[in-house]
Amino acid sequence: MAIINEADVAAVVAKVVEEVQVTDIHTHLYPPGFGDMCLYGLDDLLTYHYLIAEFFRHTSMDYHAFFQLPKERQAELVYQTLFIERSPLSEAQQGIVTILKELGLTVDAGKELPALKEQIKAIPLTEYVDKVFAAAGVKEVVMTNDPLDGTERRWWEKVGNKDPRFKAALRLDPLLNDYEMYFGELNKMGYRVGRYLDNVTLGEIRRYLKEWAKKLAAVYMAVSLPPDFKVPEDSTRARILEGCVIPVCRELKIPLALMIGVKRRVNPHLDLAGDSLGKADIRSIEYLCRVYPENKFLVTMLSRENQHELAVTARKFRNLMVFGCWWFLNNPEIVREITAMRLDLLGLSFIPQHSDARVLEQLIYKWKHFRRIIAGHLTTRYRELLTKGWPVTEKDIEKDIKELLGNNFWNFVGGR
Ligand code: RAT
Ligand code: ZN
Repeated sequence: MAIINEADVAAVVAKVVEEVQVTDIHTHLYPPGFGDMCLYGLDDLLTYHYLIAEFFRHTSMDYHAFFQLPKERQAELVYQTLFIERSPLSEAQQGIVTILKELGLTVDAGKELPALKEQIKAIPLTEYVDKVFAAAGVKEVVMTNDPLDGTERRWWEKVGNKDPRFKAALRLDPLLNDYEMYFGELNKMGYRVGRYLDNVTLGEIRRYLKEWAKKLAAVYMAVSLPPDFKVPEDSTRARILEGCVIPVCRELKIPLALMIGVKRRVNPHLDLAGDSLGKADIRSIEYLCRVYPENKFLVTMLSRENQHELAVTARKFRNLMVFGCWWFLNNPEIVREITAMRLDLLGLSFIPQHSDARVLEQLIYKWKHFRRIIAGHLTTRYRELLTKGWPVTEKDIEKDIKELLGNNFWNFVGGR
């Protein structure tokens, strides 16, 4: 294949980045077969918790009164406040505008919300899901699946997932972060666990993990953790983690995803929008990667202050795969900074982004915005190579981009 000219490199990279079909390794999406759990459309988009937090910056409305309203009314208020009364400049606001544009919806002069909703409703759901995946350039998504949530469990028991684009991940937050509140749920499911972690209980937790990871065909297990997360430690969380989760992941040969740095409910009135972040201690990751070399860890951290040491730690441990610019980091300037640093420190050996989409169409804006950033960084780097006389072909570029946006994940997980 022909070597690219310096003058053409930007266009070639842009084309390849545009065309690559992404594996989105962490979302909160569900397949259309899961009824109400599959969120899509403008009411769900406008009541995304990222936008709810921004809405309350501009209103003195009582929190409780807002959350009592039907979803359609909440969406109208958010739209009025964040899109009509002022220009939608923030990343989450821009996201809505990107979605409208990419779906080809017509925004009339009055920016009427009902007219926009009608255009979406006119498309049958299965067709719409295909359209959104195509517009986002996404091949498959990994969900967040929690069998300890009764509603979700019933879907798995009664229906199961029939859409191969949706892969499962077994989420462990209640088990690891709130065991005392949830062990009764495990009892209901037939696991003979008690409040205290004796050997029978630990064995039953392992049985739960094994059975449900298999039932879901989970590609990894995952947990989000607070900034003060620590291992080793004499705590319920650390004992379940080291005594159950790590050995079962090893046995099933699946990674454990650790999402570290979330401070839950700093303002509980804001519900899901009330979480914040804090800097975590990298030594716990060093410990896990060092003591369990046969386990694999997918890690993302929420604090910007943790990013450099996380990338350096990945240079030390091949069983550590850094992924994504998570939640409050998923803003263009910060993504630009973190991605450049990771490319400098890790070359192509990381997973640069995930969407965290909760509502289907968010796939479109999260990936559209990210593609622009990664294309810019890669163009600069390939241009450098060409300037130095290092030949680069379109095929090389294609291979690299596929590695970043799909193959690194599947190779780390252990193939398909
Ligand atoms: O980004 C988000 O939507 C957060 O609310 C969380 O879901 C976070 O991503 C998580 O998985 O805990
Ligand atoms: Zn998430």
